[in-house]
Amino acid sequence: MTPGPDATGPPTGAKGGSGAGVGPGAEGGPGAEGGPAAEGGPGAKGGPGAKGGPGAGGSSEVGGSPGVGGGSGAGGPSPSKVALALLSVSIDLGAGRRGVDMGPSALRIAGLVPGLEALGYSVRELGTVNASGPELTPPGESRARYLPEILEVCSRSHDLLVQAMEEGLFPLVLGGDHSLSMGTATAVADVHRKRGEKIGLIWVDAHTDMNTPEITPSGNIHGMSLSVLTGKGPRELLELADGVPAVDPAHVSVIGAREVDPREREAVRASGIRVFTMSEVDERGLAVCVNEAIERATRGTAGFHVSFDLDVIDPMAAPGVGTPVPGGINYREAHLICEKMARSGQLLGFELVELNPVLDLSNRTAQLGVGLVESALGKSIL
Ligand SMILES: [Mn+2]
Repeated sequence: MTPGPDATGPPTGAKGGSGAGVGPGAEGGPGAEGGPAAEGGPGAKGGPGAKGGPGAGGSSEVGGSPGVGGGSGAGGPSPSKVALALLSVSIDLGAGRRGVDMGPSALRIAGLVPGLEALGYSVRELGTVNASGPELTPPGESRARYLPEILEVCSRSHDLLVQAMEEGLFPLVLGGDHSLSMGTATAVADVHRKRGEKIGLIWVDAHTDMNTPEITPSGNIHGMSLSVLTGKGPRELLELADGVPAVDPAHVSVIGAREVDPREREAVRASGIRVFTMSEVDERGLAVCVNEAIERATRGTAGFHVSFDLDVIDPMAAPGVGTPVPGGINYREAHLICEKMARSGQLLGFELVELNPVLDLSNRTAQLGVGLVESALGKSIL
């Protein structure tokens, strides 16, 4: 991979703010550039009405998020409250082509850690969970390729994250193919299950990842991870979680899906998860869909985990992804999703997956990824 020329700076030219006002809830509404008086004051708790007044930027969606993140006292990362536990999961065995195992390195080269520290976070490195290389590993069962190796990587990731969360750290995970979420999202779920709490899950992805070995066209496990998390898949993978399903489908949404395999469609319909397809996003607007996903993820839960697959973004803006699909969300929409996650004040964990530096252009997608992580952790324009 090629390090970008400005490895230290966040790639988001549009986001001038630094340092101040980093906590969730402290920022202006989407499109707030025009309305300086409209947002909440410093430290505003993100309650309904605290931000984005009428006239800010002229977007009809600005008023958004009623009820979302309304000061219920729930967590969400904030530099004043928590340190981050940063875990790299260097795996591409779940994908159909090589390269996403280098994603975590590319994000670091693009300035991830300095960016987080500039936001005021302290970062504890949990290190890298490495998978074996596919050239030296037989794929095994063709309908669930590399299952034993993936299971092991997920199990190690799970245990590292559980320990970090029990120490009060906020889990931030860099991937790696999307199979890793079977270890990471289950870790978040298990920590809360032990406290008698449920979690929500928001899966931002061009795909629904709801295949099983019975219906998969490829045998690639990264297309099965959401199915496993919601209770259907190989027994060994289901057992990564302390309970099945790891996450109740009633609290799960996918945002941005536009490529679903034929038999996977039936699985999605039968599952009870909510899928905001790209056409629904086009029709109704992204902000409305994200609000509904957050509402679903937070009703009766301790908060929610976000699994952000960079392939949700249009390949024009994010060429360096494992499985590019035309027709994705744009650069600003990707930031809007992350900004809204931060403002909800209920984020329990965040991961960025499927970055493929081999297909990237001058580490551009990694730089975008760093900006998205910063937005999800509270960086705002003003
Ligand atoms: Mn995915």
